[in-house]
Amino acid sequence: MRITTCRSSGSQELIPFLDLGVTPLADALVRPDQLDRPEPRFPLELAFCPESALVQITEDVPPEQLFVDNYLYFSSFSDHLLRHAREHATELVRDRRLGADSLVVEVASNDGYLLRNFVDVGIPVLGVDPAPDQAAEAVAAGVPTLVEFFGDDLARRIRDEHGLADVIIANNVFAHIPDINDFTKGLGTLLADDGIITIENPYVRDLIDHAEFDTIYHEHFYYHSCTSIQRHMRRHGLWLNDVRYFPDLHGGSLRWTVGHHDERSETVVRYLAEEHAAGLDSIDYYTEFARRVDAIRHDLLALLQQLRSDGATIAAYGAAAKGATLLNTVGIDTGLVSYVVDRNVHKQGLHMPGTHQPILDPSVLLEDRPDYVLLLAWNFKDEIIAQQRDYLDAGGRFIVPVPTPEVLS
Ligand code: DWN
Repeated sequence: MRITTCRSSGSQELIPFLDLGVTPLADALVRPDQLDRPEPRFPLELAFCPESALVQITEDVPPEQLFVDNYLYFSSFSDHLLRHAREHATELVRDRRLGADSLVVEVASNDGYLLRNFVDVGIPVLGVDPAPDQAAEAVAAGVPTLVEFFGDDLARRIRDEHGLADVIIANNVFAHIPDINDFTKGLGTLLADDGIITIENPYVRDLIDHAEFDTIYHEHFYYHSCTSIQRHMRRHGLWLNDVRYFPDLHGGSLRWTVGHHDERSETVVRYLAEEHAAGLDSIDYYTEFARRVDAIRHDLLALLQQLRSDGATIAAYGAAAKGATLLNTVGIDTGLVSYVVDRNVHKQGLHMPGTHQPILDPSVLLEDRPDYVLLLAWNFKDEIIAQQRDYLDAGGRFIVPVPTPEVLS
């Protein structure tokens, strides 16, 4: 169903600025026995709302289809992400003086990758995640988890049963919720008066400035800035009080800290002023981006076609959601990239959505020795290059697709 009003402000003025065509769901990996069946495809288009300053997709895909039926994203397959989560938990325990009478709630807690750090030091936690397989792994790791979508109704039930939360963590979920107003209302319902909400998501400014168009997919309904977060929170009587930047997380992420009272830091004031000066609150900043995306799609396809016509063999690394967007919007079929490798054992043996490359274990790179490997999970470039030292020492080379397609020397 096509969305014509802003999901945050309700404004009718929603201005489309980037059309990536009709694509399959980026995390809907295909089983071998389904390869000949048609896959659900939806328009993938970005629009901007001047009132909320929120960038959002214009297609409404049922969240059950995105996050429940066979959702394969497990947070624990990245050492970098696990380290980042551990550092965050340690800081929160220290700064918020958490203890045995505290409550930490994480929405989209996945396989317990973050909450387990609080469990280890005896701090009561509660995870919320609708994906049954990830929730089961969390429970097995000692993280109590509700297998549900979060919203105001669930927030009231949690408050009545467990009490108010001193900390609510929402990492990589604030982009993923069709009804962002009900979700935020629930955050306010559940948060203790002196509590904090920490929200982490890729930063729309990095997406635009570094042309990270492959991070656009249907499970990412929104692409946030400090301006859009602040306007959204004020509409719910909450305050954006702090922001912290992580350049090496998912291509550039922000962690926003929100509370019931106005305790804005100088950093928030600076970010809001810089975003206004750069134009993140006006449509012109976004329309120029579309032209750069077209150039990258053309240049990457030409590079791969040239390498193949020169007789080179090409594989890819990372059966990531962003990888599905890249392969499908550039037109990279198995004639160009023959297979994808990925450490996530739940993805091995399946095929990429739309283009159908088989997903294999990374050890294949040393056995098969493709001349090039297209780095679909470029956000983990350093970790993956360090891990694939033997492949590189044997003469293999990585291709990074964004912000400009290049062969790493
Ligand atoms: O919001 C989301 C972002 C944060 O993560 C989720 N909705 C979906 C997911 O997007 P993604 O699939 O693009 O995420 P990743 O974590 O960038 O995907 C990386 C892929 O690479 C995973 O399938 C794991 C794999 N991997 C690997 O095979 N070897 C990752 C590392 C670090 C490795 O060493």
